[in-house]
Amino acid sequence: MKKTILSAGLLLACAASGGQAQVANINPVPQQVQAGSGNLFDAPQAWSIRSDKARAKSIAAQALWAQNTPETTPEARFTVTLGVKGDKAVKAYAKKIPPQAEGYYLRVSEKGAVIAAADEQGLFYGVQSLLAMSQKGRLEACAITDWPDVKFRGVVEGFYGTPWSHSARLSQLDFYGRNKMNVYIYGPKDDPYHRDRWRVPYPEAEAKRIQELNEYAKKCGVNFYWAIHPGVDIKWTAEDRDALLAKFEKMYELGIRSFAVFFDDIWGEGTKADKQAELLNYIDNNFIQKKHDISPLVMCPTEYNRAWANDEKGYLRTLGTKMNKSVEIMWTGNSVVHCIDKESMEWINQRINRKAYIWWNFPVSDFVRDRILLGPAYGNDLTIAGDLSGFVSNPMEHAEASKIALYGIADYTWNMKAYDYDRDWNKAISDLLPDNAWALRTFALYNKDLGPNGHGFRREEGDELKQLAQSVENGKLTGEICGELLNRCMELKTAADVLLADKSNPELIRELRPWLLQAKNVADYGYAVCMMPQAAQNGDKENTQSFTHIYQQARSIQEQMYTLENSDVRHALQPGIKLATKVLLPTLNKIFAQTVDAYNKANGTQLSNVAEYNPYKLSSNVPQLAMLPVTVRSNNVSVTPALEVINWQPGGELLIESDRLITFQGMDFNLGVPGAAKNFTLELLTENGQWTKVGLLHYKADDPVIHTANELGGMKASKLRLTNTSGTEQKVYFKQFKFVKQ
Ligand code: LOG
Repeated sequence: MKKTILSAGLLLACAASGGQAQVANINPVPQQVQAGSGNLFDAPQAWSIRSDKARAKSIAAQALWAQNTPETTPEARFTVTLGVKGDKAVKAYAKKIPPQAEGYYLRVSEKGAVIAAADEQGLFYGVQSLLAMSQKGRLEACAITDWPDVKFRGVVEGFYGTPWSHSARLSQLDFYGRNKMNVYIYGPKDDPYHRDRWRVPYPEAEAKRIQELNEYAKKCGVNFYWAIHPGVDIKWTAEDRDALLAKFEKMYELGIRSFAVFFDDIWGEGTKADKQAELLNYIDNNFIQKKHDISPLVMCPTEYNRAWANDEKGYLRTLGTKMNKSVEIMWTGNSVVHCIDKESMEWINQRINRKAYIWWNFPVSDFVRDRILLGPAYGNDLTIAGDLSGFVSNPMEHAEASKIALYGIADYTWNMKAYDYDRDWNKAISDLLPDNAWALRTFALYNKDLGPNGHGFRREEGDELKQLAQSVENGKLTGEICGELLNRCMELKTAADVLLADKSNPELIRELRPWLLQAKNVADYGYAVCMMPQAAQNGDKENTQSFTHIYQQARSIQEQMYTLENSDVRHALQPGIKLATKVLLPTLNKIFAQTVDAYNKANGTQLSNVAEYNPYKLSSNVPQLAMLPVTVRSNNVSVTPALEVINWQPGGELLIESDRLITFQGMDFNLGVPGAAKNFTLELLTENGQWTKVGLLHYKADDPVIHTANELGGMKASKLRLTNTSGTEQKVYFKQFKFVKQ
């Protein structure tokens, strides 16, 4: 048998070009593969396990037992030999075991498989690779030597919005195990027992669920971290310190053995570096070190990215020098949402005196809830494995859909140099929805970019249409271009319809549903728009495809898109439903406008060429507010909440304009600060063209909600503006902002 050593990248290239090497099914891409060229054979129906007694209960053995096919029976001829360094069962392979923690050696032949690992975690990963290979009923003779580049790899459930459900979390843990991620940090902003009520222990039912998650995580080889977020109202007193420790003790009793403390998105007392360090050291010295069975602490600092770091005040350096070296410090990069590069790793590591633990804010979508992010995980430097201690991703509240990006993060953190995000993305999609992968891929092509957003983080989308879009842009629309766009739209519609009826992953389809329905609108709109140029040339003949009819259809679909965007199809707190906005939709809008203009010119008509229907417009000279979408639910018009601390400069204003006069019925908003009303002025531009002031008040001194005075009811106005008239910068949260019209 001719043996070839292939770099993992090359091997997968072979697989992609028609070969079907089973090794290519493994995620993450293994470090070293030695394969018998093309030596594929049918996977056995059953296999038996051989191992030292000590390994019989390992999570690796359990993972094998849990499989239906192949079934594990003592009689089966195909043997799977399991062992870790020093075990008798794998004595002959001792030299093959990689020295790295979590590393393994896997050899497969027609007789059986051997997995010899550095430790039990590595053994589990070897089993995962074997299972991934045998997925499609075939195996491949090969030898793999594999280990992770990054020590801590995984996910921080750290977003705002609806926390994941229990079943979603179980499914995630299983997914992390299969893809060799070893960390899950529990820290959903909107779990009250994590943040707002951090001192209060969990009620029994919830405590039980956390316990169950922790137990399940162990089976999946995942370390379950429970995070607390005390900074909003912590006092640096012995009482609060003990309250925090008491909460940790409670979690310890539930079985939790890994802890994190978060100080992100706060201001005031809680942000003091020396106090934070003192608290963390206290927990470390009196809890973590005392118990002997707890992982090193992880903390998220207040200045967790470079844009927010005030180097002169030395917050980060204080943590770096004062906080115990064993405490991990999280970092999101150059800004809140940013890809990680070498230079910025050096910058932060120098300051914190240790290797930063990356909190990557992708595919999190809590600041762009009108999107679902199905694109690949790309953009992080491929040479920074040695510069970081951990890398976790903050995902979307849509757990199942997040798996596309998470699959890539698993791959990237395991074997950075070999990471090919596009190849990974295709594998991820096939893994998530094997039966309809083509449909999911087609749909995902239009759900990659985030659109304009306060963090300025964008993703590539629609590159495959760029040339064509450029021609339209240059006014060179041809029948060919229309034909091509029409095809794309029909493909998108087909994909959306097929996915809507998919029964193989109901949770995924539930999450995608608003965007699937909107995709059909986009496709229908594309169809109408692509018919318009030809119809305009034909003139208005007495048939159903006359220009004015198709024009009406296009306008109708524009409105339908808007109606759907503001309908109950949305998930909670979702301001709208947007997709294809980077290239496809703007191109269609351009064709629409160009064609209408040409038609008007030739026929002396005055049809409107405005493609986007939106009656409200928000603008602001407070940069953090400038891009918040305005959303409508029946008579309620609201501005989407912002998540981080808003620094509202004196004179800074928020302006909302309506395209018509509206009659106000009521209004309230919440800036998260009791007594904030006195610092702001609200004015309405009324019928008579005057800016009229409306009184603001709190009903209760300790209630941050701001109400308008009675005079608002019945006022007719087309614009409103809220201005910081206090003369100084105001730090606020932009939690809620709503008015009701008649
Ligand atoms: C929060 C996070 C949120 C993310 C994206 C960190 C450390 N904290 O601006 O909870 O999901 O940004 O909106 C954050 O990233 N604040």
